[in-house]
Amino acid sequence: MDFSLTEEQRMIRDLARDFAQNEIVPIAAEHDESGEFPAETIRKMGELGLMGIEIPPEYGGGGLDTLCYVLAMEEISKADAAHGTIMSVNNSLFCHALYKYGTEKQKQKYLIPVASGEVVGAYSLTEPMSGSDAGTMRSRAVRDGDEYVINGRKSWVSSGPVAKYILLFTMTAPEKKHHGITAFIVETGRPGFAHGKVEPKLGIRASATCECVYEDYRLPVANRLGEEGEGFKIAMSTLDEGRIGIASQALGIAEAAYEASVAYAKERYAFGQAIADFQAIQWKLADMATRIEASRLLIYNAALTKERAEQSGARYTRESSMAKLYASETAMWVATQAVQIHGGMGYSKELPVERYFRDAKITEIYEGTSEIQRMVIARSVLGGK
Ligand code: COS
Repeated sequence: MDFSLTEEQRMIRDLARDFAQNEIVPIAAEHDESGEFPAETIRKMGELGLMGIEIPPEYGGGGLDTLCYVLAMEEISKADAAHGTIMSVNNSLFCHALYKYGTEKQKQKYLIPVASGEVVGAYSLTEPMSGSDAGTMRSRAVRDGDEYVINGRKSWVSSGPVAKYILLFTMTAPEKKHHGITAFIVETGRPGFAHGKVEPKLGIRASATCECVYEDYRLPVANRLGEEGEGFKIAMSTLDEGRIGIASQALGIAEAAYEASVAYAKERYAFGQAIADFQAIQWKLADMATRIEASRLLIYNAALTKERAEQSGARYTRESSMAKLYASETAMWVATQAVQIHGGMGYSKELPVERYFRDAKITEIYEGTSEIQRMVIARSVLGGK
């Protein structure tokens, strides 16, 4: 498989890298500490075309390929994983779904402002009692003439506190289970919509996450995405794309932790020599580098498989899950080694290594836990569903 980068791919990687190193790195620790949403840098990322990378220009996006998206996600997340989360949700979970399943009118009204970065988009599947088992949601939408009336509570909505539009999944026919779920484009800030508690998080603290509460929230039928009952498939196929984004975020975190470790190992002396001269440290660095490279290859493979699959209408669920599983576990493992190599300084807030460690953990949990990815891969291996 040929992974040599095109001129366009190198350009977007370099643009994202320059922006991330010059504008995000200097503010990352402060936003992690305060938990404040980085509105200014996200606005600039919109101007640079990083909030709708794969969406065609006529719908406000950059019109670039999936590898461009992966490369940019990696660079942004290497500087700060919280920015990576906001970028990934906007690109993969909102824009991708709207582009794939939206009507022309929906694209004009909702995709253009989100893909161009003018406003932020979110995705809302999870509920307090429905996480991995996504088909068991309790929220409801009931048809009433030309409208639906929505009631229920959604949790862990990434970018929920700031999103203007949310892609919401809710039950229209509970007796049909998966086949009773329907997708809607919600306009926040209208009667019946309220933000619930802000989730107090271990990592990616600058990416705002909250509950969203619907009480007799009325939505026109025109805001339904796809047909009634198609919601679960829309949600799952959108996560196939999303998981490539999260894998790229994990890769960025792992690289940041690894590079910090190489530099520290060369400058830190113990027992009369740089700690990089000890085999114990060398083996850690060798394993870190190898796992990072393996993650990159799985992610690039998933990106290229997705490009081909989307042309033929095939699925790329297995490749996407493999990339997400391996890259997220690599990020957690590499960040753990990085803390160990840094010793006390790895545990200190004076260096970003402890932040990489905290940020890495979420990549093993959201958009499908490692256990869910293994379940998806095993089903594919065994030739089941
Ligand atoms: N693309 C398209 N369709 C898909 C799909 C995908 N990636 N995955 C499943 N489907 C379809 C199936 O083909 C099946 O369709 P039919 O009923 O018409 O045959 C239907 O959806 C139900 O699928 P399945 O039987 O596999 O559902 P399960 O409940 O057994 O399991 C898992 C689905 C566990 C894989 C799914 O619920 C999941 O990914 N959970 C994690 C959710 C998640 O990531 N949450 C985080 C949200 S973002 S923070």
